[in-house]
Amino acid sequence: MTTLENRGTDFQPTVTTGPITGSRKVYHQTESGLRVPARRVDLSNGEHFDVYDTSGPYTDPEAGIDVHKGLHPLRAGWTDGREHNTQLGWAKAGVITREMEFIAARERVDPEFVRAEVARGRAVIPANRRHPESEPMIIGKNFLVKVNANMGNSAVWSSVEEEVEKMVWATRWGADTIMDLSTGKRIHETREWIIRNSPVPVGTVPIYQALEKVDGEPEKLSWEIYRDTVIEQCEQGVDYMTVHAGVLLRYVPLTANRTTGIVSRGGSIMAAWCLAHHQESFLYTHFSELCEILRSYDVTFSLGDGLRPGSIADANDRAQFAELETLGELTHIAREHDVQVMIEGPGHVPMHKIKENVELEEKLCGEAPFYTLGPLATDIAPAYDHITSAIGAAQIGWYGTAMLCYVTPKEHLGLPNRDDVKTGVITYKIAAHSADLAKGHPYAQEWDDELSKARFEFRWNDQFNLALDPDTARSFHDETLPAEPAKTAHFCSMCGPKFCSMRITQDVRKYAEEHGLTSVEAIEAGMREKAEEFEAHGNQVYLPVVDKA
Ligand code: IRN
Ligand code: FE2
Repeated sequence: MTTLENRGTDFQPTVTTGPITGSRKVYHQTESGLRVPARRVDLSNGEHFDVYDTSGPYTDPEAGIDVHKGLHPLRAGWTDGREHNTQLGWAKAGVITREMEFIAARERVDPEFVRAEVARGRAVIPANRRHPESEPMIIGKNFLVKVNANMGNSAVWSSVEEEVEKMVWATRWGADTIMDLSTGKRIHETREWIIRNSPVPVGTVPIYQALEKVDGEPEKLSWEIYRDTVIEQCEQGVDYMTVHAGVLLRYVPLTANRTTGIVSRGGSIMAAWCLAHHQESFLYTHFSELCEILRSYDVTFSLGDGLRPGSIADANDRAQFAELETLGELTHIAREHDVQVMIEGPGHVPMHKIKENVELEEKLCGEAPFYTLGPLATDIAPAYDHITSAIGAAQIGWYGTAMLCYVTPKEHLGLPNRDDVKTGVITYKIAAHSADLAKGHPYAQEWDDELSKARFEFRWNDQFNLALDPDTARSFHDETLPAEPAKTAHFCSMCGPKFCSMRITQDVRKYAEEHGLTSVEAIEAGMREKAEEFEAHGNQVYLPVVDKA
């Protein structure tokens, strides 16, 4: 299938391996013997807690990672006899695939539920048959909210080695999928290294590579060049592809009076092509042919939002929603071909305009999973756009968006480095998990409860180890109280020993127990004592000012 030559032999990536601090890799065995990974935190009280794990074999010390060989092809053989159908096709036929069984165990739901959600197009399983190294995962509003991390080189910067490590690093911290958005040199080799080593589905935007093939001049693009690029990427194992097929010729003028015009790279390429040829987009006119190509590999469409708003001023405008209508039309065509579809969404949207996006997407696109970039809830904080966008992302996730495309602190400013990737992923895990909680996901709160208990009982190490980012939590604590006894102390340096509210609460409970009272009675009794003291001192709130003159 793939040889090292395909990847280029002169690259020497080194990647981060080993367990996350305070956790270890475990596998849950399904009925038919599939091994589903989890991150297990062993707690100091003898209990343990398992967390959804995206990190793949890299956090398993037994796995024997060799990036030159690529990951073990976990799903090799799973597809035997299934070559000519897709997850959607099987789901419609009533078949529960092994991918669905794996996902059911991972999400702790019934396999039949997974099948039913895929069959009605409300969830997708991006799993190209040619990417057998990936662990099956699902994107849909009735499952855990997922996070995608973008990476990839540009003409200006970044190397293959760095991109491979960013992929491993992003999945270590919780990225459910990654997208290789490379536009610079050696796009094919970069992607090959990433896919062969990626434990999560990999997405791309094929128009970027097609544009490289015509020296960066959009008008020179053609359906044939694009089609060949798509086939090349399908062959390599790309699991889902962004296709900006909703940017129609007649929609381009709708962006003329916008504050920020067209901000989507793919969208602007297609708009330029349409204008140069004064023809309808070849992505739109050849859409059925494209469906047939994607179907034969079971690659999932991510229908691009080429006309998404790039500023608060442009949110929810006619151009954006006109494109969404076309994406709805294309969703139905793809489904007739048994091709899985998700829909990309904005962008920049103020909080009060977010809900409408989800409602309209669900209505127009038959509840196809929504996959949004943030949205940024305000434009005023470059360098903090992971935060401006996580505010929108948490909210849109709550309303039903199935996957959140991360934004890093470098958004609008430059290419993210490894640190930015981690910051982006952790920030988005917070947004996604907050949405899971608000949606009432049956297991989401268990994690919060475990951590809260550890916090309240001053089990500091458990608190760190249960955190999304144990290393940073521990290092912040140790900055002021590095000594080992502080790991069981009933206070931290924020309030000190006297003002710790959690310690005081525990004292109240202890007082209550000793005096045979409920804690409410104990507080009342304590308050009464204090009130009497206060009265005895003449009911004075402020002490008399002492005249120093
Ligand atoms: C996600 C939602 N809306 C856009 N995205 C992501 O933006 C998409 O998945 C891909 O990673 C990137 C495409 O950007 P352009 O080409 O639309 O700018
Ligand atoms: Fe932006």
